Amino acid sequence: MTSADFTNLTIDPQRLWDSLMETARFGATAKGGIRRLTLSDEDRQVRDWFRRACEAIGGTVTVDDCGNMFARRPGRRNDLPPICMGSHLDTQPTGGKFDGNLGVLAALEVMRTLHASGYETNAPIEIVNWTNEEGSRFAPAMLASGVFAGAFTREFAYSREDRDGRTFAAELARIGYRGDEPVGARKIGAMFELHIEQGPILEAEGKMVGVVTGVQGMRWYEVTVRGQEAHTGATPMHLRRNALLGAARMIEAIDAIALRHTPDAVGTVGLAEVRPNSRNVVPGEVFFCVDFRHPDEAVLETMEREFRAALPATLEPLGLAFEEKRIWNSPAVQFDTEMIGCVRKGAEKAGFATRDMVSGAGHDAAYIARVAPTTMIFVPCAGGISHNEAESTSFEECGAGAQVLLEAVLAYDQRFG
Ligand code: HGY
Ligand code: MN
Ligand code: MN
Repeated sequence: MTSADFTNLTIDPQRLWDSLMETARFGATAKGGIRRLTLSDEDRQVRDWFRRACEAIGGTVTVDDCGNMFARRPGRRNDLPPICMGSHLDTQPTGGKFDGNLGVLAALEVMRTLHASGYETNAPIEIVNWTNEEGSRFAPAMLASGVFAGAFTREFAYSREDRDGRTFAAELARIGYRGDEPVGARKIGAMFELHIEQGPILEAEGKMVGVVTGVQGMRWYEVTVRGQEAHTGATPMHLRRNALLGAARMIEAIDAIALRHTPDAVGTVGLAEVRPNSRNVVPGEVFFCVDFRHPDEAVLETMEREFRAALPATLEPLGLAFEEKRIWNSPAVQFDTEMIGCVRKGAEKAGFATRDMVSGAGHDAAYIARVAPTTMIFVPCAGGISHNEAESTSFEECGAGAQVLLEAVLAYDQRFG
């Protein structure tokens, strides 16, 4: 089949849904979500499944030395860099079935559709599974796509430790996915990423497709507050140096900073560790992580300044010491105009209402946009809930996303015809 015939190619939504449900078994939780931390045994299981599924339709699977997986389908002109469709298969500890998974499995559905129809694209097509997008086990997020795009060194990624002290490098080798290809060596011609919105806008406006124009800026910080462990019964209040009290006041201050810069600012403390975490010991040390986001870098700078001023002002009067380090700074990103046009055209051809939007969540596309034309496609998720085992995107919405992904890729491929 040639490009003139591509008007009637349609994905198989049932086959997509079956793959989503089949792979949800790897790390399935009792509440219907997925716990598939990056480089865990569950991650290895889904990677093995993904490799077999791609090879079953003639795909050639390559793994780079950060575990990124590339499944390639040749085109008419294999001298061209591939048009990629990428996302991630790792999840949050209490993740849902669709975050990341939809993007990779819809890309597989597109490739299955091309394979079944014998359609030959001009450029080669590749599906990409990026390692450690979530940044939950190994911080920061989007780590391996960041290495691919030159935002981090491979050594930095290898050195990252989870909260049990295991390194990225050791776990990557342990699950057998430390590939031979040097990360970043292969060329990407363009990348489309289909993803659930993870917010409430599309559902609230009754729109099926988000035409994503960019990703907001994101910054993560690690803070350690130090006081003194003491007996909760025998230590008078005025003699205490309670690290948890200090951390609690900082969490309040972080929330106030974000509220000062709404509606677009968000600020969260999602991870905190209290030591020794015993009922009758005044906490001597607290470790916590801060997540600030905003579409405008200048506002993020202001939020960071206010945060760093609040630390001594809040903690020193309580007799507490602290350390603070920014461990991630992912600046706001604009996506490629031509590819955004292909998504718009694809949605129109597929008959879905759209709305333009900037992504609140981070995605691998934010880094890949540094090295290749990139854009994203959103579909709704119920109540905008994500990073939650109750995350839910319907059969129709998944099918719509995959159809628009197919149309957008084929529309972009026309430029090489
Ligand atoms: O943090 C994020 O926005 C993404 O889910 N990793
Ligand atoms: Mn994701
Ligand atoms: Mn996520």
